[in-house]
Order: sequence, then C-alpha cells, then structure tokens
Amino acid sequence: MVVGLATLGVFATMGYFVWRYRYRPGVNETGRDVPGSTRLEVGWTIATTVVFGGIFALGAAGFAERQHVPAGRDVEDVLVVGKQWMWKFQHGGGRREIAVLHVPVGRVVRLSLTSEDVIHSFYVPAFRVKQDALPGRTTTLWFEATTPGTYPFACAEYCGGEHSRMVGQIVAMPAEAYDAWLEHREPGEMPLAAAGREVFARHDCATCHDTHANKPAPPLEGLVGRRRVFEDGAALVADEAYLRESVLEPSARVVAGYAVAGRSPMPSYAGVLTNEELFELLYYLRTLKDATGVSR
Ligand code: HEC
Ligand SMILES: [Cu+2]
Repeated sequence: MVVGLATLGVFATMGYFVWRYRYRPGVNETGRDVPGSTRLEVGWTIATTVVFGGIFALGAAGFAERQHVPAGRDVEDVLVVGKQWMWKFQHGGGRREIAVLHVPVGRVVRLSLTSEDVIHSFYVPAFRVKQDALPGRTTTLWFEATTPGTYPFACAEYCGGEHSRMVGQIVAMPAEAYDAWLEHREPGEMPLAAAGREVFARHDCATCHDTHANKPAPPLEGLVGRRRVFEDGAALVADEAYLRESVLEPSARVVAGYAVAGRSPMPSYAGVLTNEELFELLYYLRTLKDATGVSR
C-alpha cells in the first residue's frame, strides 16, 4: 500500500511536469537550467529515510519474532517432508497426512521441515509465513492459527515439472476437535517420540549410550542447548544440526575425552537410517530431558 502510494506520487508528479513544461511555441521552446535546491534535497532524503526506515524496523522486528518459537507455550510439533511433488506431514501424536495439514487453533504449531530431493519452500500466504525445506537439513517454522477454516499452502521454490501442483490446505480446527482427530491413529502410526525411540532401539544406540550405566559414550539427555567441547578444543552449543552431524558423521567433531585413535568410536549411520528414521530419531533425541527437566 505504502509503496503503491509512493509510486503513484512519483508518476503523478512526472505526468504533471510532462504536461506543465511541454513544448509550446513562443513560450517553452528551449529548456532552462535549474540549479539544485539543498533544502528540497535534504528534505526528501530525510522524509523518505524516516518512512521507509520505519517500515524496515517494523519488518525486522516481525522477522526476528518469526525466528524464535515463543517460550512457555504448548507446542504442537509436526514434521514436514517436501518431495517431488508433494508435502508429507507427520504429527507429534503420530498421525500422517499428505497435502492436507490439520492444526489446532490457539496453539503454537512448530513445523520441522526437510526435503527428500531438491529445495522446496513451504508457503502459507494467509499466515504470512514461508520457509525453505532443504535436503540434509532441518529448518523450523512456527505459526499460530487464530480462526478456524481452511487456508491454502504451496511450494514457493521452483522444483521441477509438477511444482505448481505441490499445493495443499491447512485445516485449522478448534483445539478439542484437533485432539480428537489426533487420537484417530491408523494402524502403524505412533507418536513421533515413540517412533524415534524404536529407531534408537532398533539400531542399538543404547549399547553405548545409556544414562545409568558406565557406558563408553556420553549420555544424550538434555543435549540440545548444552555446550559441547571437542577433542580439538573447539566448542559449540548443541542444536539439531549438531545432532544430525553426530549421527551421520561422528568423527567430524569428537566430544573431548571420547576419541579412540583420533576418531570417534561411534559408527556412522549415513546410509543406514532412512530419511524418515533419521527425522524421527532426531525428534526423539530432542525430547530427551535431563535431570533438570530441560530439553530443546
Ligand atoms: C559403538 C558405540 C556407539 C554407538 C553404537 C552409538 N554411539 Fe553415539 N557416540 C558414541 C561415542 C563414543 C560418542 C562420543 C564421541 C563423538 O562425539 O562421536 C558418541 C556421540 C554421540 C552424539 C553426540 C553426543 C554429545 O555428547 O555431544 C550423539 C547425538 C550420538 N552419539 C547419537 C547416537 C545415536 C542416535 C546412535 C544410534 C543410531 C549412536 N549414537 C550409536 C558411541 C556410540
Ligand atoms: Cu517443491
């Protein structure tokens, strides 16, 4: 709107000048040199800087807010996988769906996105949110639906032949209705954390990782957000990307004190876990709390 008005102003002034100073025999035959006006130039520079700088500040604040899931709220987790050419969803409660995403009204919904092939982008115009889904990485997007209804979403990153058909709908429903819907699990669907725990068990992670015994590997509880120090002296605060790397490429960063012959004794699970198993496993690791109850 503001940009539209500014454009209109520029074009209206331009039109007026074209008309006002048009060629007229005897009156306007040659152009006249106009020297600059410092007052005018300083004036419009300051005015436009204030207006558009103000818009930038508002936008930046909104952008910053979008980067952090609000603290202290109940969060509904959904894993999202983009794939040529569909969106697949897996709810924290276990239900899966394709092209339709049910969400509760009045609760924070956090999407963890990844891609099975190329870069896609999950875009919900009505919610003013958009986030890329990248192969080999997890990105996050949150929103809170405020009014029940259906809202279209689309892929906003050209991803091949059927890109324009990679669309679907968000169905925002009252929280109680959503909870009831969530309970209608199909055979084989189980809550994400439980699915992740099964992956953890199936691949024998616990033979090395265990809280209670003197196992040869660090305990995994409350890992996210904790500072890790590595063999080479480097350090970082563990996040989802670090968890992913730890599982796929254990020797890339070896936790201080655990190296054996300069490498991690942990085998790499790259190519062993399917994309989906990895996603569930990372979700499970994120939910593991430590004694202080801190997670994520
Ligand atoms: C052979 C024993 C072994 C197995 C099996 C094993 N790990 Fe590990 N893991 C380790 C050791 C030792 C480390 C610490 C050295 C390092 O950073 O790689 C580690 C580190 C990690 C870390 C980083 C921990 C930290 O404190 O920063 C994560 C996450 C992890 N493993 C997850 C897993 C998962 C998930 C599995 C199963 C898919 C698994 N591990 C299987 C031995 C093992
Ligand atoms: Cu796409």
